[in-house]
Amino acid sequence: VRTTVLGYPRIGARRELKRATEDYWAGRTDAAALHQAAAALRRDTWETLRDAGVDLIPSHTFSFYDHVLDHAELFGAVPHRFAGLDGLDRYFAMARGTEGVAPLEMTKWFDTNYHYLVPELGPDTTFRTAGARSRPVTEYHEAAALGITTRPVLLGPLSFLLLSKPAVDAPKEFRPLDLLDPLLDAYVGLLDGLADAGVEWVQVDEPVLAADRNSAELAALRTAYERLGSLAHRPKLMVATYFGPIGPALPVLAGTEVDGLALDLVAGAADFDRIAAAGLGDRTVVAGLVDGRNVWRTDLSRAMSVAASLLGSVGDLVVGTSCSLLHVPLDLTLEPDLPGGLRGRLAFARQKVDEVVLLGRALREGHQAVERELAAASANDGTAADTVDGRVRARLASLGTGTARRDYAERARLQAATGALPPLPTTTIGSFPQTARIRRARADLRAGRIDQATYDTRMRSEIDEIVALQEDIGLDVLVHGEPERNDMVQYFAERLSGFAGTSHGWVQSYGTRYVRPPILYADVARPRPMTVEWTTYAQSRTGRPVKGMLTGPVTMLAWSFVRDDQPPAETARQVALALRDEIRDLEAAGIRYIQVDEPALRELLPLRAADQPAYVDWAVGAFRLATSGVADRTQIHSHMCYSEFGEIVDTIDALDADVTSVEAARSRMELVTDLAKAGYRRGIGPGVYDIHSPRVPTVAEIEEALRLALEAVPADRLWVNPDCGLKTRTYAEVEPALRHLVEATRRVRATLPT
Ligand code: THG
Ligand code: ZN
Repeated sequence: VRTTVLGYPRIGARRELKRATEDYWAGRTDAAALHQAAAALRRDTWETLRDAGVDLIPSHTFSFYDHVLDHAELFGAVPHRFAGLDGLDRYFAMARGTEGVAPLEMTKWFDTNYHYLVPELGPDTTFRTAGARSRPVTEYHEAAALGITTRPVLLGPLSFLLLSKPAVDAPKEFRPLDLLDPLLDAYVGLLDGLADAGVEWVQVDEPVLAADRNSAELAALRTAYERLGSLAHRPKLMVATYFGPIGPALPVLAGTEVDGLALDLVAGAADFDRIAAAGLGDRTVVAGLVDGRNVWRTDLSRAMSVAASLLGSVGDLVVGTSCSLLHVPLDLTLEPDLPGGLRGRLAFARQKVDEVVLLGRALREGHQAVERELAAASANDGTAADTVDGRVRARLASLGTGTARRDYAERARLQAATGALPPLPTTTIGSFPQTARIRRARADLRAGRIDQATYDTRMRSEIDEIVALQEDIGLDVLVHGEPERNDMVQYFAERLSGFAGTSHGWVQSYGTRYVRPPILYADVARPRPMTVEWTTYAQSRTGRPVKGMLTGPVTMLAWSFVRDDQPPAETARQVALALRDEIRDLEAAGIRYIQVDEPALRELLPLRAADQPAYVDWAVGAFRLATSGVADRTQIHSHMCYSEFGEIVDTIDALDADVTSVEAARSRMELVTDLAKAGYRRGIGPGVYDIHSPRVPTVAEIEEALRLALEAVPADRLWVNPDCGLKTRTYAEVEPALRHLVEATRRVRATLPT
């Protein structure tokens, strides 16, 4: 029994990759310095894994920005608009765009908080690889030069195609999967080059198998691996799947000549029962028993018995992680202050490596040989006692599911009568630019250079300016601008009991943007109001209504590491109860518009359709628990940030918010039509311009967007807002854009029938 991991964090313990990349972008360093930093990170990872005692070490898991983009490059799938560029310049242009050239679209990596860049393919895409000079080969040599034999990791052909999208100029009937044969030609060339280099194993990742796949896709899977499996000159193929059970794809893969399979036996535990029947007696199987998606220690004796029970049905057993460790923080030992009972329950990437190695030894040498280590591991098990808050549990039990508000139409009438807003009310999503001055105040507070009172004074003066600016621009429903918030989840996690924060627990979200997900480890309660002071302060500075801003229960869970000792539905209800109290307090303080954001609602949607209804049920239930405690005339808003709404229109409706703002600018308001067609009858604020781009929209184009929206939505339900929060933009962009938004609204209002 040997050991492996499917991948490792690539950003460095001190975010070295972020620093090196951003220095390069800013022109402070050159390409050689960036390459040097990257090589140091790769070396550090390989040596760490070797020194920890991992038997089979992956390579080609590093990326300057995103590994899907790397594969588009590797196969030469570069859209025409980047033709004039090459090297790192072209690579980063595809990732981030340049003056006048749009980047590749970015989207969610399955149900994680990682984002990948979507390759664009068309009938004229020609694939190739640089063979012996390609990165999987050169990184293999790089590790070999350090005396470390590695297993290069590739994204598999099926996943590459299914994660791609048709180029804008592709014919309507074109599907990326049409390109399977030419893409396989490129894999054949690459495998040939890897075999020449002396590579024994390659890992070919096919995470798309964790989602529902139709028969054409399963046939493509068979075609792909029958062809690659039958090559005379190739390394051994280890097909890796993760994020869920692969069900019907397992016998398909078993029917080809692939030499090994890596299975996620955490999220995909349901595959366990299929393994014996799959006929894997002559194959290598990596049993992914150490969870790569969460921060909890592995129950090693349970994992050992699962692994032991596989010994008879597979040829060669390897124990490993369920997926790449990319999605967890690097090293628990970097954390100076975690709550006492919690530390002993945690394992970050480095600690998960030790778990894998220990499992391997226990299986090889027997339980007794590692008795001491196992005892040490379980002695550290935090007690569950300090995770229970009886008061919260009792309140939830007595609340039951009583979360109905009065009929929407009646509420809407009341709100219109008391609100006195003009038609097409203008507002923003909540955050205003996080300026250098704001970040400096936060850094000063953290470093002890200023005290809390000074910090609060500075934040109030930020709010003064943000409120004054909105009044001057002429917006109708104002916000306080959230200068006091670092991150929309972290801010609340720091104010709720039951969450712990980390100091260095960075996880890549996209490119050089990282997040530090809080750890939700105990029952959640709200010791005191979290936002009331800031919101009421802003309200005290203006006669116009100020909207309160909260993060919803589903997003709080999605962007945290969540306890796994109770169902997420239960945990979500606890967060919802805390928010319910906050919303009531805001209402009692006179705040009449309260927004509860759920940008991650779609992200947690299970990959398989069969699992989705149960999720929607608890997600909707939690949102309604949070928002249903208010009077009819208090208006609940929500916001969601991605563009594939078609599949969750019913869910948006079920949330029962009075007004929902959504991203729509890039899809030219198509979404508004979708929503209207699906029978959505509540207030809607389709984003009228794209805040993800630095471009300032013209009055005419916003006017046009509004007229398009009015074709599908009556004027008394249409709100006017940008398509997301403004925190990543500058005032130089935001101020003119919002002035244009207000002017466009005035022009459209003037044409409305009275
Ligand atoms: N918060 C959290 N998760 C998210 C988002 C968020 N996931 C989806 C989306 N938004 C991802 N977007 C971003 C945007 C910006 C940053 C991170 C994720 C970002 N990070 C800072 C950085 O890397 O320099 C660090 C911020 C900090 O100091 O906490 O700018 O909004 N949880
Ligand atoms: Zn958004």
